[in-house]
Amino acid sequence: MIEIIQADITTLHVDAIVNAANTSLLGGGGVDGAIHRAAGPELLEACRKIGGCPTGEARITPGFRLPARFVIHTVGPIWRGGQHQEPELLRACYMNSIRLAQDHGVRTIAFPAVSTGAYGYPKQDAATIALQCMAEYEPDFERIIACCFSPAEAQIYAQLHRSAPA
Ligand code: AR6
Repeated sequence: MIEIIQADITTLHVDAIVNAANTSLLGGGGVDGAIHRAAGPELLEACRKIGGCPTGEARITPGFRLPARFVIHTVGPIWRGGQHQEPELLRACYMNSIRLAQDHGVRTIAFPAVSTGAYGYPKQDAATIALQCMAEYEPDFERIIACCFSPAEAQIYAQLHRSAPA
């Protein structure tokens, strides 16, 4: 079952949390900033060694001081009107994160709403893609969590999930 919760993703006791990073992987604001603050400076060190990540791809590091064992860093597309492969790239973020999780034996995973903050992706459209990807791989995980930051976001996810149950 896909779980839709409202929480700070840095507090979750899961095998992996996903980070909405940028191509430098060197931190930023939003969920990225929160994850780096909670994980500690070792995370920045680990990210620096990776040397960046193209949009749509994903990279994995330990979670360091986080309760989560791993952080999967993915880089969502910046919304530029929808005609610049934004949906394909956002889907690739979820798929590549899931593949990486599977390769590392992750059984419980939580996703933030990638691209829907600073990167401006319309929340409803992004949630539709997120839920589709999560539904496809649901049987492969013990827990697959959509971690919403605001009640409004949780409501969007819950409504979409009700109208198109996995
Ligand atoms: N837990 C869960 N969700 C959160 C948290 C949190 N602690 N904090 C924010 N969100 P954003 P993006 C939600 O802007 O749009 C960064 O600077 C937030 O409400 O974090 O992919 C990176 O370095 C929103 O729904 O990521 C990049 O430069 C969602 O997380 C850029 O922002 C994503 O918002 C990436 O932008």
